[in-house]
Order: sequence, then structure tokens, then C-alpha cells
Amino acid sequence: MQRYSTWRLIREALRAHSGWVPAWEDRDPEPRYEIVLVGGGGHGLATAYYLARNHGIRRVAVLERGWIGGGNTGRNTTIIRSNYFHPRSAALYDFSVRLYEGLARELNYNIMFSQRGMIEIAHSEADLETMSRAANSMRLSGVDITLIGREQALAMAPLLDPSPGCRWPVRGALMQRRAGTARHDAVAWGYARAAAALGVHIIQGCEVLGFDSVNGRAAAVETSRGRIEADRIGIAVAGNSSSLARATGFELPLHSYTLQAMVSEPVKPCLDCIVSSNTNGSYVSQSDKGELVMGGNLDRCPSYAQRGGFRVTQSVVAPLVEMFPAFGSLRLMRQWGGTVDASPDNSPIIGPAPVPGIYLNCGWGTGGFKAIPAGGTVFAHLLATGTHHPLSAPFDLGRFARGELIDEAHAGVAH
Ligand code: FAD
Ligand code: PYC
Repeated sequence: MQRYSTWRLIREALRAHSGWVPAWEDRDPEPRYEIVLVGGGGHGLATAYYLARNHGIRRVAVLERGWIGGGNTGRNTTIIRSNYFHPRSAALYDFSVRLYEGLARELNYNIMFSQRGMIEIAHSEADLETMSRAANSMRLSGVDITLIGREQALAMAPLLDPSPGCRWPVRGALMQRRAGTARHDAVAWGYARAAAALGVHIIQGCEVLGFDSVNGRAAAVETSRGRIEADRIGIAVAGNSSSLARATGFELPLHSYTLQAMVSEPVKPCLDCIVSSNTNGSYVSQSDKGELVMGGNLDRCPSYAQRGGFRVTQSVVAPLVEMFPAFGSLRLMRQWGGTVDASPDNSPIIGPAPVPGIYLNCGWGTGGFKAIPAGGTVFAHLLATGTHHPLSAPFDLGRFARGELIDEAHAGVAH
């Protein structure tokens, strides 16, 4: 892996940056791999890295139809937290936060993980009551969650409207101190570079169109760049999961929706934690560039369009301006969307597909960025050993048939 010294930076500046080499090589596909991963988002790339690093499996290809990180991984609002209600979810997401805590060092890549803390605002007695129940459950799962009072919440986000009679009064908040944000493209690039350094092939501009079976077992993928054989195939294509499953002959209990986000013009530092409101369906943080990064709930009309409608944009911006009157003078700079894969219980699906030889990592919906390190670890374990990692077993597709749902509707705005 390359390390760049100050001297190297100066030398490249003096020779018009002609000496840099790509962080990973964009490969042409070979006819056969041990494992093919479909989807070059965070989950596909992290899985490839952990297959090589934890299991010594290096005959691995990541097939990405566009460019790596060009899906939801590069479109999200980068919130990382583990304040989930059910113990099985809390265990998975908290494992992920712990991996994020060491990820820059592990990948030797600055992912700009900033544990700035997150507060979910309670606007009423009823909110406080619900939050204290949630906090108890999360603390029993070992998550660092605290119910804080009004004064502490206002001290963390001083631009919140403090008046008791305002539209969204602050009565307290649920705080996770270790929650934070990271640079999303850096997460994709860091995993890609580390995986490629271990021998993984990263193949961009290669769309998987279908699957070939031999004796009822998937044995190859048909791609826009030809047929590629594999012993095992992992699918991590987020909002495209159900259409790819259909191409294979099975249905997934997923719906694809647009989730949108937006940023304001950049301003000086004015908000150094993440603030969300489940009651009004909005959240905001400030990026290192100074933009306010905002989002809210899904555009609830199934769609593959990577842009959202104005009504939802308005439903995010309006309560934020009511909560933070000072934001009312800012201009909105950009708005975009991603296609997320929502499952019936708002929890991911990790496990074997109904077709032998194919494995699924999907259903992360609006919340899978925070889960990339854990998702990659458990999916690599499944693909390498054929058995579940203990953390992924509850998230098997079979839970829908058994009625063992892991309902995370509480898990936060946009969840
Ligand atoms: P993706 O990053 O979408 O990667 C899938 C890849 O598969 C894509 O690059 C796509 O091009 C490729 N692909 C699709 N079909 C094929 C095919 N047939 N052949 C080859 N390649 C294919 N999560 C959080 O935890 N915190 C947040 O703050 C947060 N905010 C969000 C805000 C927005 C606006 C959006 C859209 C999502 C947000 N999420 C958030 C969710 C998070 O981004 C996703 O859950 C996560 O990125 C999913 O990662 P992935 O690798 O599974 O999918
Ligand atoms: O999972 O924290 C989250 C999230 C925030 C916005 C979208 N997803």
C-alpha cells in the first residue's frame, strides 16, 4: 500500500502531478473467480476486503455497473450511530461503529470519521416517555445512549429555538455521544484500495444482467462484458436487489424508494453535532465544507429515479427552519436522491438466497452506510464459510416466513 510523505507531495507539485498512480487498478474481467460480488458500493467493497483480509480468499471480483461508490454509498448523509431498539440490531450496528472507530488506521485511509454526537429532540412529554423506554432498551444492549434535559440539548445545538411556545419546543433529547459522520466516498475508496492491494479485482462499467445455473446451482453471471463463472455469488446492489432477484427467478420482500438529501450554501461552523427529530421527520448536520446536510423521510412512491420530489424537500426544510430560525436566511444549493431497498421490518436481509450459490446483502434501506464495516464482515464470513456469522443469523431471509421480524420502525428519521 502506498504511503504519501510531504516530500512526495512537493515533488509531484513540482512535476505537474505526473507521477501519481491510481489507488486501485480498474481491471478487465477474467473468465472465472472463486467469489463474484455484484455491486461496488460500500457493502460489496467491504465484503471483498474482509474476504481477502479475514479469510485469505483473493480470487474475488467486485462487478460494478457504474463507478464504485456511485450508488447510495456516495449519496448518503453519512450518519453513523448504533441507537437501535432491538438487541440484535444494536449488536450489529454497534459492532459497525466500533469497526468505524479503527477504520482509518486499518485501511490507512482518512475516512474523516468525526464522532461529534447525535441528539434526537424530544418536543413533548410523550416524546420523552417514548425515548426513555428506547434508551433503557439500548442501554441494556450496551449502546452509549443518554436521555438529556432541555438545557443540555440547547447547549449542544445553541441555534435551536429555545422558546417554550415555538412550533417545535425542545424538552430534552436522546443523545448518542459516539455517533458521528464520515466522508462517504473515502469509505468506498479506502476499502477499494485495500481490497485491490490484497489481489481483489475491481471491475467498473460491468453490469450483471442475469445468472446461469448448473444442476440448480448458480454457477456464473451474465454481464455486459461477458460471462463470468464463480463458485459463489454475493449480491449487494441496494435498491436494485429485487429486480436482480427477479432476473434470477425469486422474489424479495423489498420495495425501492427514493430517499433524498439536500445541502445549503456553506457557512462558518455553527452546528457541531447531528440533530434529528423523529416527530417532524427531519435531520441536519454540518459538513466539513460548511454546508448544512439535511434529509428526512422517503418519497413514498416506489421508484428508481435518483431524485426526489419537491414536496418531500419542503417537508424537510420547513421544520428545520422552524427549529433553527437562523437557517431561514440560507440558500439551498443542491438536492439529490438515491434508490433504497426498504424491507417490511426496516432491517437488512443477510443470508443465502433461495437459489443455491447466491447470497444476499440487501434491505439496508435508509440506514446502511453506518453498517458497511459490519455488513462487509458478516457477509464475507457467510460467503467464505457457508454459515452465518452470529451477528447476521437473525437477519436471514427466512425470518419473514417464520414471522420473526426485527421491527426497527423506531430507529430514527428516514428509517
Ligand atoms: P450502494 O452504495 O447503492 O451500492 C450498490 C451498487 O450496486 C451501486 O453502485 C450500483 O451501481 C450497483 N449495481 C446495481 N445493479 C447492478 C448490476 N446489475 N450489476 C452491477 N452493479 C450493479 N445510511 C446511513 O447509515 N446513514 C445515513 O445518514 C444515510 N443517509 C442516506 C441518505 C440518502 C439520500 C440515501 C439515498 C441513503 C442514505 N443512507 C444512509 C443509506 C445508505 O446510503 C445505504 O444503505 C448504503 O449506502 C447501501 O450500501 P450498498 O453498498 O448496499 O449500496
Ligand atoms: O440511518 O442514521 C440514519 C440515517 C439518517 C438519514 C438517513 N439515514
